[in-house]
Order: sequence, then structure tokens, then C-alpha cells
Amino acid sequence: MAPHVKLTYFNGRQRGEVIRWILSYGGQEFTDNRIDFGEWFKDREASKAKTPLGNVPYIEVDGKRLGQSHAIGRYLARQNGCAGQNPWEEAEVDAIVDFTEDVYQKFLNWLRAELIFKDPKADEIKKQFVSVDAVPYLKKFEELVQGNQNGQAFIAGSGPTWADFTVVAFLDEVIEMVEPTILDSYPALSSYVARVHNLKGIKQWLAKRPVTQY
Ligand SMILES: N[C@@H](CCC(=O)N[C@@H](CS)C(=O)NCC(=O)O)C(=O)O
Repeated sequence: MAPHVKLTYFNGRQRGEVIRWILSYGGQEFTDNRIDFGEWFKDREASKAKTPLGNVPYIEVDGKRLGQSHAIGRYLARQNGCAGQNPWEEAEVDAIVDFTEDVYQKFLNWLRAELIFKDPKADEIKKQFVSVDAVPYLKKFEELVQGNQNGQAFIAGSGPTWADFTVVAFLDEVIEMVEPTILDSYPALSSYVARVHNLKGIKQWLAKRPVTQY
């Protein structure tokens, strides 16, 4: 039996959510330790010092601690049968996770401008994200899904993998927070998102997870 996992992250989806999806997909019970954003920033240095690498998410397993969301994702995906079926598939999955990180950084530019800095240019940054920055990534996601088993499967290999969880959790954020119609011209991607939402474990998690602003 896999050892118990305690995940520590803010009370939000973002970098904690893919980890929750992996564990839910695998049916692995976990402690979802959600810390308060305001509390963290009351004494940021002290908060950072309590974590393995100075930030969240991190996990605790068997008395050990691990930071960095992608390292955590890879480790847990291997245990939960969604890391890829062989070294090549694992590498393809990792590549898609990293590719999604590239566009996630652009999304974060807007999110920080909007929520943290209350930047008057936040709307401009949002428009730029929707009409320019996100476009090559959405086209590539569509092409990858369409190119794997004629759009009827997942994004890489024989799937499902945590690359699917990374891509779909990201698209969910964008649809909910930035532009609800952003996938309208991407038919393969739209049905793929629904397919991933319907996976055993994911469907149940989506129905029961706490509702958070971001
Ligand atoms: N590369 C790291 C980035 C972690 C990160 O930026 N965490 C943010 C929350 S999403 C954080 O801890 N922010 C609080 C701070 O930096 O003080 C990962 O993927 O885990």
C-alpha cells in the first residue's frame, strides 16, 4: 500500500491542484492541508523557512518532505499509474508538463497583475494573453490531442497521465477566470477536457473539492 501523503498548499487550486488530481485518480487517500494566504504573508520569511524549498506546494511522506510541484507530480504519478508506460512516454509526459508551465507563467502574469498588484493594466494583459500569448499553446494542445488516436484519447502515449491533469487543470483556470469561450474553436480540446473531467477519481474529486476563488 502506498504511504500516506500530506499535501501542504494554499487554499486554492493552482500548483496544488494537479497533485490532488493525481492522488484522486489513483484513489490514494491524502491529507489536504490548506494554509491561509494572509497568514503566510504575515511573516513570509518564517513561513518559507518552514517548507523544504521555501515555497508551497510540498508533501510529507513517511517523515520525509518534498518540494517543487513537478517533482511531486512525477513521484506521485509513478505510484498512481499515470506517469507514462515506459521511459519514452514518461519523457513525453514531462515535456507536456513543462510546455504547460511555459504558458502557465504567462497566465500568472495576468493573475498577479489582477489579484495581487491590482495593476490598472491587468485588462490589457488579459487581452494580450487571450488573443496572442495563449494561442500557439492552444493550437499545439489541439494538434497533440487530435494526433493521438484521432482525438479520441489523451494528450500523450496510452494515457491518461498527469500531463492530462496538468493541461486540463490549467485550461479550467483559464476558462473560469479569463475567457469562458476560449476553447470554442478547438473541438478536439473541448471534448478532451470533458473526457478528463469524467475519469474515475477525477469526477469524484471535482464534485467534492472545496470551492475557491482561484
Ligand atoms: N517552482 C515551484 C514554484 C512554487 C511557488 O511559486 N509557490 C508559490 C505559490 S504557487 C509560493 O509558495 N508563494 C509564496 C511565496 O513565494 O512566498 C513549484 O512548481 O512548486
